[in-house]
This record gives sequence, structure tokens and C-alpha cells, in this order.
Amino acid sequence: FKKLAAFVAVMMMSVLLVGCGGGGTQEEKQADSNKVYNIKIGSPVVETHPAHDGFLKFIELVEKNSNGQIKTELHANAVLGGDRELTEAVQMGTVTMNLSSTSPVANFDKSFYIFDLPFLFPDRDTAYRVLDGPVGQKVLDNLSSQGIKGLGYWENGFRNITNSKRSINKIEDLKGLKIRTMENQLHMAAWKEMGANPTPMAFGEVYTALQQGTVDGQENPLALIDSNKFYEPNKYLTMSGHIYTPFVVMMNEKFFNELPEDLQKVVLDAVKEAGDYQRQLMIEQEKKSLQIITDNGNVINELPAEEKEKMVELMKPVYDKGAELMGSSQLIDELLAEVKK
Ligand code: TF8
Repeated sequence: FKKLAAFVAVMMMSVLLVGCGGGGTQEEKQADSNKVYNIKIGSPVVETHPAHDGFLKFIELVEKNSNGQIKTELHANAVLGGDRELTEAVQMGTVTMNLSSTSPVANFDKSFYIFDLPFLFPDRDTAYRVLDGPVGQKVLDNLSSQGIKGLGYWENGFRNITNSKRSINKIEDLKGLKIRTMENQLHMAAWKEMGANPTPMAFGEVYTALQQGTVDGQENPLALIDSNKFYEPNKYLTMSGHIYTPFVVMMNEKFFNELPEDLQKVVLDAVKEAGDYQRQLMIEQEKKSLQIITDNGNVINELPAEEKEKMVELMKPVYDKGAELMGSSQLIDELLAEVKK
């Protein structure tokens, strides 16, 4: 009898162990297929920006492909906060999912600084290829140390300068200009190098700061200059394309890990497909935005090619600073090798 009891005990133990082993048993799969998961999305962009359409596409895809197991709620227009607040909320789990420019995320994981290197990507297609390749994935995976699952990259875009004082035709025109930058040390270093006076500030405060003259200018991709109406307080737009900023789409890691594998795939595939869609929309949006800014009577110029060349030279110490901030130049070297491929 003792032997039998011991045998039964061992059996029960192993049933329990299997039960804890991560969704392996039939009953568990059954239970999983009834469970509903709610994704609370925080978006920092206004509804006229293509990243909002990206989220709408994501929602359509996950709700369809999860057979009703994934529900979503979208809080747009930065009502739950901007890049930094939303990323913190996703880290804590009070928001499930968000997107942010990669630049403020460097304050969470320093490998994100690689995307702040000026004049890194020659064009969008190179950016897509590198971001969606091994280096991009490595950087996404680094977010794991912060309790965040990096899901993929969408597009914010190539940044251009607006200001209230003058067209930027040569680097010297930037001298003393008070430029709002993102909260990112490499961006600040770049503007200092160019002779401007960088002021880091959360995105939500930029319009008022431009209006009140706390800063003279700011830099962002055309779609954001349009959607947040920076062309109203700033009459000068200089097409400089000095940095390409990706959006990184993130999820609370614990939430992601608790999803059954098939739903994890539904989420990842939806981020990818919605991202392809959003990137496509951005190309059209940039044309529309430029038209809107033009129609508003703004003075628009291209930064002359030879000045751009000078700027590229001037940015060399910023690359060194990037290596210093990241503790090594290894990732930068890997990235540059990918860009050249
Ligand atoms: C910035 C960024 C932001 C975006 C988003 C709207 O300048 O480009 O505009 O990350 O929060 O702060």
C-alpha cells in the first residue's frame, strides 16, 4: 500500500508539473482558446497622422485573426501621455502597447542611440531593410531587459527643420537658433555641433513653446509638422533630412509572454502588416503635408547639397559620442556594415 501511495503521489506531482509547464496539456489549450485578451493601446499621435491608421489596421487584423480572442481599446491623441510616459506605462503594464520615436527610448536602452546618428540612412528603403534585418531585431530584443517586448518598426520619417527666424541655407544660419530637440543626448550633441542652441523638451509642449517664442524652431518629419501644425508658429521650413527616426512599436513583455503562441504570432504578423501599410501611407502623406505647408504660405527651401556634405563632416564627433554613450562602437560598426550591404 505504501508503494502504491508513493506511486500515486509521484503521478500527481508529474500531472501538476506538466500543468505548470506552459500551456502543454489539452485542457489548458482548451482554456486558452476561450480566454479573451485585452490590448490597451496608447498612441502619441493625432488621428490625422498615418501612425493612427497603422493602429487601426493593427486592430482590424488582430480582431479578425484571433477569432475574437483579442480585443483592443485605442487611446489616441496622446491622451495617455507622450513617448516617454507611454513607454513607462507599457513597462509597468498600465498600458499594454504603444509606439514611440526610437530617440526617447534610448533613455530606456542605450542601444537605441544607433538610430540617432545623423545622415545614417541614405533613403527609406535602406532604413526599412536595416530596421527589419538582424541589427534592428537585436535592438528590439534589448528592450526585454526593460520588461518590454519590441514588436517592430513603423515610420516617423526623415526630419526637417522649421523655425520662426530664417531659411537655413548654410550651416552658419543655425548659429544661436534655439532648437527644440527630443530628450536624447545625441540629438543635443548634433545641434550643438551645428552651432544651434538645443533645448530638449517633450513633444506635447512644442507647439506652445514655438508660439510663445521659448524656442525658435524644432525639427520633425513633414507629417508631424503638418498634423501638429508647427507650420503655424514657424514660417520657415528647410528640407534637411538630417536624421531618419523610426517609430518602435512595443508591448508589455509579461502580457506578450502570457499570450498563447498562436496569438503571439497573430500580434507579430499584424504589427508587420500594419507597419507595411503605415510606411506606404507615409509616402503619400509627406506629399500631402508638403502641399498643406506650401498652401499656408510658408517659405520652403532645400538645404543645398554642398552644405549637407559639410554637415556630414561636422557630425563625425556625434558618432564618437554615440559610441561613448553605448560603451562601444561595435553596434555602430555592425549597423554601418548593414547600411552598406
Ligand atoms: C518628437 C517625435 C514625436 C513622436 C510622437 C508624435 O519630435 O518625433 O513627434 O515621437 O510622439 O518628439
